[in-house]
Amino acid sequence: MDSKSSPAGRARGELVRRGQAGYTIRLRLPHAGSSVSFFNRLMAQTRDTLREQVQRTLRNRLFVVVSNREPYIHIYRDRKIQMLRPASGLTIALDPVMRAVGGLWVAHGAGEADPEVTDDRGRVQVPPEKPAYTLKRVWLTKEQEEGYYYGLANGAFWPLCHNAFRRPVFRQSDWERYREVNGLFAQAVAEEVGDQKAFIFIQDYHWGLLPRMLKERCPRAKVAHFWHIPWPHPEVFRICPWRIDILKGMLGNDMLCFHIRHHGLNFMDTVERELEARTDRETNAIIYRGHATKIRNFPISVDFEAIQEEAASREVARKMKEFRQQFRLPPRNVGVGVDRADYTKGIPDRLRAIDRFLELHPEYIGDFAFVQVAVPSRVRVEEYRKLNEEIDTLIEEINWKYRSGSWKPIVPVREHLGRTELFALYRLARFSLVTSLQDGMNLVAKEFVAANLDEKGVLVLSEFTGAARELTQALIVNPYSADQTAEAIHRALTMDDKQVRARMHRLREIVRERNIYKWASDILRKLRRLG
Ligand code: ADQ
Repeated sequence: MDSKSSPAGRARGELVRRGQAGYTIRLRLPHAGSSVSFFNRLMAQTRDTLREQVQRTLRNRLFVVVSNREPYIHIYRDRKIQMLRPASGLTIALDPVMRAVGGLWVAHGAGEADPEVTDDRGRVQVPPEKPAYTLKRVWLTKEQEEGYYYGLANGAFWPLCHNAFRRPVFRQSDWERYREVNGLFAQAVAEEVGDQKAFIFIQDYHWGLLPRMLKERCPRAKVAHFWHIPWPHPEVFRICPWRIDILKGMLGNDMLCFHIRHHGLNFMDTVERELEARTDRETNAIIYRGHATKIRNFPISVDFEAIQEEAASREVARKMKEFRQQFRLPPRNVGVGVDRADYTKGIPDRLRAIDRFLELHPEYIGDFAFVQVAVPSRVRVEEYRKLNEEIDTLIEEINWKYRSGSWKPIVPVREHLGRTELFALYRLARFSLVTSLQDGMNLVAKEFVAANLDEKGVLVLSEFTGAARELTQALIVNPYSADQTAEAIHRALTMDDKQVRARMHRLREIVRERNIYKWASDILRKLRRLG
């Protein structure tokens, strides 16, 4: 393997004397700074090291994950049962961890064929091709789903925590459904855990009341909760009519986790303002009625090695060729955006930035394409329906403004894509635009980096994503400014290849090292310390 075919290049070992400690090996690699990065690679967490660690950490404890969304969903297609994997950052990130860990995942059974494949307690072994853990489905009525999920979680908490200038809707009936569903899940988990020793790992903002309920029902369980979205400033959170109940519920946790420190600090400030609790800034803990909740940050990530491997496959190469023809892509100036169609992702802002870029740089007209993949989500919420209309209208307007012959600048893809398609697009693109107005982390940014084997891509990244704290070699922009993003697009297209490669190389080292297994392993290590 030469330095071109191997991302690391060829390594040369060198013995270095280290005082009393004896000798250590320092590896010298062709790329600047890569002796450190090669070491990082050797030390990187993998599924196997995580599995070993899990066995040590969990010993005879049951590991339980709770989330709204299930990692596998069964539906009917052509009268046959088919299994799908939903497009959700959270389930995509946690599934490889659960495959390594085993245990139990409790989630809402949302697929019409879900009941067909489960036992009488709602359980099924997954993934079907190689069962590794148990998925327990909880059944909800339409009213419960409407109130708890669409109403309170996505109509109230999502806009409240993202602070993206959408007014949260607080309906009493939604709150009642939320309480009811949190209770149902507490019961479902308790049914399996009882008074066994267990680690229960709750996911997200659908479960503000669940931690306390679980602590009461499962006395020997340690409870941790990952809040995957931002936590806002206390002044913002203050408008929530049920803020006290939510905070008390969340302080049932032994550990409460965010992606970045800033969100944890906001949470501590909120508790200080709203409750008579003691916050300890030294140890980052909150003591409420004698119980301590540790506040920690763990930036979530992706399965770097798996993405890299799949992105290098023949199927992906074939798909790249196919897309080039199908979308009539130019040889070089191709951009990509991949999102759930959500107003926090800044899709209209991004489209306006492309408009501005073409206004400022008309020389690219006819020799540029931006593929925007925006899969509709939460369409039962009014705001999301409006957003889909806005996206379609903007694309139509911009394409109309610049079209010449059969050429148009924006290629819309409004459907869920498989991994082969996604990775083909990531690899085709000279640049990727991640322009969230606010985002807990944003996994698309990290996927783009992991799939970028050739190190020929530039990541343009919003400063309001959690990812921007780690991926500092991206071109960081304020997505509210169309001019700033337009300028970054221009820079991405004109940057010399050496610099593109150096930046992407560094980004790849970061995501490789801070991968999803490291995320899980760091959390497990902290859980273990809870006793
Ligand atoms: P999301 O906002 O859902 O989750 P995000 O981090 O943006 O998550 O990831 C979205 C995932 O869905 C990515 O894996 C992406 O590849 C996939 N996806 C998007 N569109 C797709 C399409 N059209 N077809 C196929 N797959 C698609 C929340 C928070 C984030 C946080 C995650 C994880 O809002 O800030 O990063 O949880 O904690």
